[in-house]
Amino acid sequence: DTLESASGDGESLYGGTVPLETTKSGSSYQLKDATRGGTYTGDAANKTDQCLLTICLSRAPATLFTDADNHWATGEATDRATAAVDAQYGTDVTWDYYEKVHGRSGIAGDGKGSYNRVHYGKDYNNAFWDDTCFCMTYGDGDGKLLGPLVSLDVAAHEMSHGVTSKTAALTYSGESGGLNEATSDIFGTLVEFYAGNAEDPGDWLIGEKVVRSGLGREALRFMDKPSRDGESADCWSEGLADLDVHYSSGVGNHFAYLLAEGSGEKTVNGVGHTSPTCDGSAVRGIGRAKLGKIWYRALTVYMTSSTDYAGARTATLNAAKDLYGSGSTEQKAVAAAWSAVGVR
Ligand code: ASN
Ligand code: ZN
Ligand code: CA
Repeated sequence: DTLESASGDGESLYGGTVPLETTKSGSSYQLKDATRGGTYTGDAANKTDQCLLTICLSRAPATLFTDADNHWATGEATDRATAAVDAQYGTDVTWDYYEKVHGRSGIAGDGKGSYNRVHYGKDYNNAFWDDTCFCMTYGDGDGKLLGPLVSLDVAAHEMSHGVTSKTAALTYSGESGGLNEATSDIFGTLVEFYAGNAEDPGDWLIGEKVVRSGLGREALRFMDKPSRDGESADCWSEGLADLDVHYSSGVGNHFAYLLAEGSGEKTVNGVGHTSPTCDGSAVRGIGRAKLGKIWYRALTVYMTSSTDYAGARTATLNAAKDLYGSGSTEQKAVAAAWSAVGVR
């Protein structure tokens, strides 16, 4: 069969009707985007990977989704293609964000796409990036705590783990692990704002579309005040490195929020935020675009596998100096935001 790129659309679970660039193969269409490095989405068929660390005896499949008329899914969770539409759309928008905003073509910067696996396991309450398959994987959730983990911010979070792996390669434990997680939450959020999807507008919450009533809170994580999740750290302290990386990320997430939006009360896209500083200082925000520029340059030029929070302060100060000049308002704001979360 000859393969050619085709423009279709899909009914997603969280983002309404979304555009999809697909591949026409004979008389049907594949959920594979040649304009974004061949990024595709497959069905994991409710199976799981059977692995010990990086050695896998078996892997869940990634059976490519196909459609007869290039108008994908019903938007109902019961249609297996619906979560696939969300995942493909999420990684499309993330691809575009890295390309248009940072000049990066794909996860490795080589123009090559990756793939998504949806319907991983049964009642699986997680999503993850895996360096060994170089792919993103999403559970359906148990329906009580979480629903399908295919929202924009989660897809962008997972794909950004791939970018981190190919750049700073922050070790996934201790403070560097917290920075690795914060990097994924920061870009997950900046992608959500970038997408401008009316049904899933940008906010500083992670997983707000995914949570269900049994979880008892409105999101998985909260960047304005990370301790709103009951576990994450708002402020740096001795011993931070002993926390799970999804909680020590709080310090980086709090920094990012303060740098972009500033301290105090603020409503963004109709969502109210309160961000107290750790030292009582007032921080003036420089906006989300500059946060993205500074963090991306710090990640790709200055951070290394062993960077800790003190090192992240230095890396972002260097990035701000490169981008905006020594002693610039932006560089001073970076210093003020780190000091405000206890990284001096
Ligand atoms: N959802 C988690 C994450 O991407 C999976 C994990 O614990 N690595 O961080
Ligand atoms: Zn993560
Ligand atoms: Ca969000």
